[in-house]
Amino acid sequence: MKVLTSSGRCLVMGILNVTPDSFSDGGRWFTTGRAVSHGLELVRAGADLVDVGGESTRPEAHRTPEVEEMRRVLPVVERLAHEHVPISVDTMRASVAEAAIERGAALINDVSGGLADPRMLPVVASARVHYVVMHWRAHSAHMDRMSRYSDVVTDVVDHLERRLEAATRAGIAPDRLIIDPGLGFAKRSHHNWELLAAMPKLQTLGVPVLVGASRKRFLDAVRTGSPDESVERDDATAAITALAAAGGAWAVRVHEPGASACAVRVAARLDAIRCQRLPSE
Ligand code: PMM
Repeated sequence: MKVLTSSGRCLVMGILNVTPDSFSDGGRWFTTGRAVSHGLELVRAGADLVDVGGESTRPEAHRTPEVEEMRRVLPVVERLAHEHVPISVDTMRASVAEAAIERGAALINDVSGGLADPRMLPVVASARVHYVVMHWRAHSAHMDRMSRYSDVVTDVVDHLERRLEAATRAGIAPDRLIIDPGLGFAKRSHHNWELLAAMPKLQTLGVPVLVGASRKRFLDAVRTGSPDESVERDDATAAITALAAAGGAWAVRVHEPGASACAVRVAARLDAIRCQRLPSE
């Protein structure tokens, strides 16, 4: 899909959690009708693509049965695809990925990077869609107990390198792969900040980088004292978008696309000016 590769700036991926229990928006878009309206709202607010998920990955969450995940996700994908919305699907299951691709999904966002379901990599390879490989250690019910690293940046980069090798061995074209450091997944607060500071190291892997900081708990480290914690997390998210875009991120995954859509355009404008100036300097 063209939007995934040719915008010339960092993309904004709007989050659409069709779940009763995601940590910041669980239950809000839980019927197909509400989810579709919110998906269209995300696009109007500036999302370049919409990431539809039917299984919560908040810490301690238990797995959603496959049939229920399908029931939540597929009608929403079908209806948004009908409206020509570029769609990504946040799933660890090959069966859900396969059915969503049939209904028009252009990208599979697998937080497990192919580790949760052995069929995922071959399914994505034969469908020839884009694929997000995220750093992941365990399902949500166990991940908080798995947050020890000798050096978080080196460990995450090495892990992602091995997952990229597995994906290409399975037949996924390298130019369809995207990596994500998995902020908030088996990470303590400081690990997330270290990973955000390590964009250049992540980029050494030679594939686009997706950043998913939106509304995550570690953002509370930069609270300013405003009484509205959720607004503060959205403001912090937009600040991270600006910095990630300026650092060359391929996309940011956010709940509230408006401010991030402005931030990526600011970063692109400054980058264009710098590029024009370079030869005469
Ligand atoms: N975070 C969540 C869910 N899916 N996918 C990617 N690629 N990166 C992330 O950081 C990520 C994700 C959890 O956040 P949510 O419950 O607000 O969707």
